[in-house]
Amino acid sequence: GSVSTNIQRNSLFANLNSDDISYFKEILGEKNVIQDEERLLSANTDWMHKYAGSSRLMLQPRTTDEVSQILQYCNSRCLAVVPQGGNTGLVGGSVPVFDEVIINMGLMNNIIAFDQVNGILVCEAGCILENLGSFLDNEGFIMPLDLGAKGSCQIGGNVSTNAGGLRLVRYGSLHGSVLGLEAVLANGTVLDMLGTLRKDNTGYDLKHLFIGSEGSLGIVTKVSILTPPKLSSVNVAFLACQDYLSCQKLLTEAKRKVGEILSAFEFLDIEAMDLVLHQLEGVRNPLPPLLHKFYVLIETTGSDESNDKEKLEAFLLRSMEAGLISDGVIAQDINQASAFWRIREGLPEALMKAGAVYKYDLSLPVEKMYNLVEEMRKRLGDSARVVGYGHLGDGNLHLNVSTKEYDDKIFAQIEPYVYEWTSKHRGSISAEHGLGLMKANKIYYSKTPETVQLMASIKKLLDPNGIINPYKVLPQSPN
Ligand code: FAD
Ligand code: 2HG
Ligand code: ZN
Repeated sequence: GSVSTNIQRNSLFANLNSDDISYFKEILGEKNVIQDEERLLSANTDWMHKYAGSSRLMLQPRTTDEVSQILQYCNSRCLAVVPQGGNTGLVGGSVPVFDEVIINMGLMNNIIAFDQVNGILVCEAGCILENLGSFLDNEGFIMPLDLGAKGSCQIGGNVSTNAGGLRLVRYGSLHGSVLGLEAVLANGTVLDMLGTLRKDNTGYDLKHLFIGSEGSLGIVTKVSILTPPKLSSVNVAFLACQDYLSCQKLLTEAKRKVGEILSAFEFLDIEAMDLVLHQLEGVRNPLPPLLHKFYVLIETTGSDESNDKEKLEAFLLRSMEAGLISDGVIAQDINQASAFWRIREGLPEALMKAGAVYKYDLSLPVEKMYNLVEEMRKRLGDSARVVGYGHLGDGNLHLNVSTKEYDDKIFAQIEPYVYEWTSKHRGSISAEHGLGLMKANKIYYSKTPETVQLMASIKKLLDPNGIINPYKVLPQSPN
C-alpha cells in the first residue's frame, strides 16, 4: 500500500469545476484533457507505488503557449498543479498529494535543433532520455547523463530533478551541461533562457534555479544541452572486492591510473547482488560464486581502442596484485557489457519486486559511507534486508531497506536515525533524487534555516499563490 502523510490540503486552493474543464478543452482540444479513470490512476501513482494522489484531471499540452495558458488560468483560479514528466521520480514529487491538476509533458517531445559543430542539442522537455540518446547516436554524440530509468524519464524531468546517474563522474552535473532552458512561471510568463553558449556572465544565471527545483518554481518546456562526442572505445569491467576499504582504495587508484578515460565507477554489496539474482530473470553473476562481499563496475570511454584496453588491463592487474580486487572480468562484447550494466541498473526494479522498500539517497564522504550501511544492519537485525550500492565515484550511497511489507516499527528504527547520521557527517539527505514529498520536511538536516528562508522567498516571488507542486521541496511550516 501507499504511505500516508499527515499533510492537510491547502484550503486556499480551488476545487475543479465543469467550467474549468470546458476552458481546458477549449485551449487543448478534447483529447488532451484526460479524465479517463485508468489513465488517471497511473498518473496519480508514483513508480514505487508508494505515493498516490486523487487528481481527477490530467492535461497534456503540446506547446509552450498551451503551458502558459494553462498556468495563467490555474493561477487566476488558484487551482494547484503538479508538473509530470516520465513519473519515474523516487521521492513522491511527480504525483499529486491531493487533487492537483496533473500537467503531463509527454506530448512536448520534439527535437528542435542539433548543432553538429558544437554538439548542442535543443529539444522540448517531454523528450524521453533514451530517444535523445538514439537520436544523438546517429549524429556521433551521446547524452551527458544516463540512468536506469532512461526508457521512461524525460529530459525536462531530468533537468527538474538535476538527475545525476551513471556518467556524472565523467561529464559532471546538469548544472554544467545544460546551457539554457525555457520555463513557464505560475502566472504564465514564459522565460526564454534557451541560450546555446558555453559562456555567458551577463548577471544572475537564472536557469540554475530551475535545475533541481523539482517543478516548484515553474514548468520547464525546452532545454538546450551540451552533448559529448561518442567515442569509439568503451570497456566495462565487473570486479569483486573483499571489503569496502578495497573498493574505496580502488576508486582512488582508478582516478590516478585511468582517470582520463574513466566514465563510471559503481559499487554494490553482496546483499544487492543477491537481491538482483533472485528477483530479476536472466541475470547472472559473471564471477564464480565465491563469497565476495562487494562488486564494482568500472566503465572506461576513450578514443584509442588498443591503448585504452591495455591501460585498463594493466590497472586491473596491478590492483589484483595489490589485493584490492579478488576477481574480475572485462566484457568481451556489447552484450556482455549490457549484462554487467543490467546487474547495477536493475537494482531499483529488484527492490520493488522484493516488497516494501525504504529508500535513501545520500551524499557522504566515501571513506565513511559504508559505516552507515553496517550500522543500519546492526540496528535492524533480522527484521529487514539492508542493501547498499551506488555511485561510489560521486560519493553517492543508495541505502535501501527492504521488507515484505511496510512496518511502522521498522520505519521508526530507520528515521530519523539515517538523517541524523548523515547530517552529523556533513552529508546530504538527497544526493540526486531531490526532496519531493518524501523529504520536504527533512530539509533542515542538509540546509540552514537562513538558506531555507531564502528558498521560500524565491518560491513566493515566482509563485505567489503557491500553486505549482505544493507540499513538495519546501517544508510545510518553516521553523
Ligand atoms: P518525474 O518523475 O515525472 O518528475 C520528477 C520531478 O520533476 C517532479 O517533482 C516533477 O514535478 C518535476 N518535473 C518533471 N518534469 C518537469 C518539467 N518539465 N518541468 C518542471 N518540473 C518537472 N535519478 C538519478 O538522479 N540518478 C539515477 O541514477 C536514477 N536512476 C533511476 C533508476 C530508476 C529505475 C528509476 C525508476 C528512477 C531513477 N532516478 C534516478 C530517479 C528520477 O529522478 C529520474 O528517473 C528522473 O530524473 C525523473 O525524470 P521524470 O521525467 O520521470 O520526472
Ligand atoms: C540508481 O542509481 C537510482 O539506480 C536509484 O538512483 C537508486 O533505487 C535507488 O535507491
Ligand atoms: Zn542513483
